[in-house]
Amino acid sequence: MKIIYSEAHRQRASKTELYGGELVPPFECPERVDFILKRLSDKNFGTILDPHPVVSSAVHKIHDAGYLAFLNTAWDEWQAAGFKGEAMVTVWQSRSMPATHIPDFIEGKLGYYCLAAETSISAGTAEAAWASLGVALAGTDHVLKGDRAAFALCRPPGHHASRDQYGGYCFINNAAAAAQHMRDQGLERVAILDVDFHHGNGTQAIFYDRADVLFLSLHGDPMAAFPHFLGHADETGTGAGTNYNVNYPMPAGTPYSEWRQALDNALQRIRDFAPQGVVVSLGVDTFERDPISFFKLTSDDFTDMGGRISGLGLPTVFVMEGGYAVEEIGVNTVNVLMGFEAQVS
Ligand code: SS9
Ligand code: ZN
Repeated sequence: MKIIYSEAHRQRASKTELYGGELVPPFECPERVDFILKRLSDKNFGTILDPHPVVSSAVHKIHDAGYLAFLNTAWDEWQAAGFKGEAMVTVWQSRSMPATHIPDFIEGKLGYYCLAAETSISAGTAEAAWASLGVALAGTDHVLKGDRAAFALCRPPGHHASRDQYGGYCFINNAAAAAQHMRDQGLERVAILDVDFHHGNGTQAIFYDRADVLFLSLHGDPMAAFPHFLGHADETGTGAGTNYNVNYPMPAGTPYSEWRQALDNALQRIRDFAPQGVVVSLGVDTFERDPISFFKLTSDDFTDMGGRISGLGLPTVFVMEGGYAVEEIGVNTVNVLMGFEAQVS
């Protein structure tokens, strides 16, 4: 399968993540991609291609114009304000202080457009996020042109980014843009299967009232895991989108034997929906040794996962999301892709 990759991800090289009350080197680091590239090369898997430019208005349909403008200028505005460190949120609109205006000053803007404080904005962040979107759209384009599958090696990830908020290491929702692009190019129904350890809150929120994009997410129970406020089983969609959102929250320690049952259920829901295309938000932070997650999948389990997804027999774009056991991220990610290809009939 084709692997779409851009060196531009390296511009996302933030130095600080707020974690446990300390500023630590971010878990979401450029080296993640190096280990995936290394494994692809070791296994001689796929053909690595630069993203070709894709004409698409998808990102403007799934994100707010003011939000995208904010992303583009946030770092400059932060620096212009004289702040010395990376741009970090310190205050939010909230239940007791809902926003009635979008502030002019960058500190307030961050509070308006951010949903989680671990993620700093640094020089090059917006550029890398736009390039990551380009990778997702190019991968999608290959599938629209007839490839059975493609792997969009996106970085930074996207599934936590909502219509107008960044956080959880995500800025532009690559998977949501891929799905919207499929819709715009004539696919009537698209399913997004999010297998990242974390709930895909951004993707869910973007499509929550729509029946043309089925969103399914398998993840750590938000009662215990990030993003903490979305991803419960009773979130099933609203309005026209009622019954087109499916969440599978699971407890700490969940092994593949349990996780797989949720996957099989999700795959059946996808079959019943009969989409013309599938977007997989591919995070491998379900791995047993992931430093910030609590499921127990082994490297071999990822191969089986890929095979099951392939069993749908549908055009599929894999969009890279999380995975923070950096040394093993290559093996785990490529195992999904190899498992998928081994099953293709
Ligand atoms: C863990 C905090 C995790 C953000 C995680 C974002 C994952 C993106 N205690 N915070 S896939
Ligand atoms: Zn994740």
